[in-house]
Amino acid sequence: MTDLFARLGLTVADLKGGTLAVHSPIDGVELARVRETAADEMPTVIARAEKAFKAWREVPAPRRGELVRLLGEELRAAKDDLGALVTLEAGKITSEGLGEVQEMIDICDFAVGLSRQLYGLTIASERPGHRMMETWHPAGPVAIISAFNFPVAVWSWNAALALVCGDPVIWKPSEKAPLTAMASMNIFARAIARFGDAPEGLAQLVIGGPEVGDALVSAPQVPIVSATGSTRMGRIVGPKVAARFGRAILELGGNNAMIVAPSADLDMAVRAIVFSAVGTAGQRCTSLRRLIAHNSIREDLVARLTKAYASLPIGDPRAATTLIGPLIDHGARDRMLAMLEQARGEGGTVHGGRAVAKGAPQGGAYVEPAIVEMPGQTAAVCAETFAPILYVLGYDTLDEAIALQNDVPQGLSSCIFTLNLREAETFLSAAGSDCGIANVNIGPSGAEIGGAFGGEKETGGGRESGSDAWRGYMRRQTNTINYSANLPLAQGVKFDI
Ligand code: UN1
Repeated sequence: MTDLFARLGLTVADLKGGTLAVHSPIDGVELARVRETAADEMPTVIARAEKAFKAWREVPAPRRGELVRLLGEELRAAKDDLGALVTLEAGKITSEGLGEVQEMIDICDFAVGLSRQLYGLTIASERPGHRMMETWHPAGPVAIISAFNFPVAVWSWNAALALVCGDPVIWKPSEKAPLTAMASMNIFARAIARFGDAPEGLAQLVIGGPEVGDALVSAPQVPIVSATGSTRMGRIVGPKVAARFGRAILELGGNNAMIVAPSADLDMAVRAIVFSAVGTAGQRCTSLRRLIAHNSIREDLVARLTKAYASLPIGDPRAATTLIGPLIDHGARDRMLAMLEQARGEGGTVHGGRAVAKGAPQGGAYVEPAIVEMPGQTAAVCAETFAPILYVLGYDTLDEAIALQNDVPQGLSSCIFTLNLREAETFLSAAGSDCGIANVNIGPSGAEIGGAFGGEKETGGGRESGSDAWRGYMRRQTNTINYSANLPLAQGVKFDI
């Protein structure tokens, strides 16, 4: 462990110098006590970002891309170590820890290409001898507030885009995962050293609780706040950013469903369900939480799932065979068990869902994933519980299934398993899924970085990562250029003096 920390540039002073205790979810052991940023340091941090912005916005975008290319190279070199630290600090199984770092590498590659694009439109002008166009300019410092469950990838989605767009970043990671953030900053520092002339303060890290977050959320000098976490957090952040006319990119709760139609390839569906419901121990924003199965296949599907669930290896996420690691902490386990009680009270039949006492490391919060057959979409089903609980509902008509899928407050990810083209296209149509992500014959989780990521309703409406999400990190300027010798006014207005 000490070697791992050292390879990631974490010094004894980093690990022992502070007040914030960091525990591994694997066994509850204290990994470090890290220094927290004091609220009164925040003005200096923000001023540094403003100064960095003034320099960075004038660096040509392809040159900014070069820094992100180097970051991608450094991440490739550090992939195994950073992945292992994700496992240690967030409890993800090894393959998912590595996958998270791969997601960082992928977004760097994407952003490098983007750095030679960032293009606007030219628009036909109604006036002779005039040209209209739009230019995308850097917007200013971007605050990134991230959650424990993707402790490094979400930073990179935002940072890689922001940096090529000309914006410095200030990152407040989850208090449960500061070490992976510190290690990522060390990896970034290696890229900066190779790059040569980046302004100081281009990427900063602040560690702490709501006070530190609030300083970023309330600062008019930080025009963009990208926040990932609970809907409860978003309800605080969104209005505060709006009150100062800043731009919030919110990625909040999900309550993702899969509709399984009678024609579905059930073998494929079962694999997709198990990965998306129990992967990351049900702690992805995109985790599958609701299974809406056609009544003609529902019993068969539940039988297959309970059988598959019975043999899932739960335990130390570092072991090669483990598929389900720990929940982030004991509080998460308590919330899961309480929600299962509530679901029972609402008429649910629970399979699994017990705390794991034997075979897993002591001190961690290990649980059996649960399948809960529900009589309807009750309060428990409508809530996002960050744990491996899969509610099963039945349906008879596709309209009914789509109505159930949409009838929750959240709108992140969704999918249908069907071999019927009409059903698939109806699900993707304007009258189909109301989510930001809608898939066919793929589970709701594990999205690639190339698409825009985010969702509607209580998920917050933000879009990050691929497609044209970069526009969220820039300001659009409309330019009209008159190359004629006259001054005609738009709309034919006459104003002769
Ligand atoms: C999250 O859970 O916050 O689609 C992000 C996925 C990942 C990202 C999840 N690419 O599951």
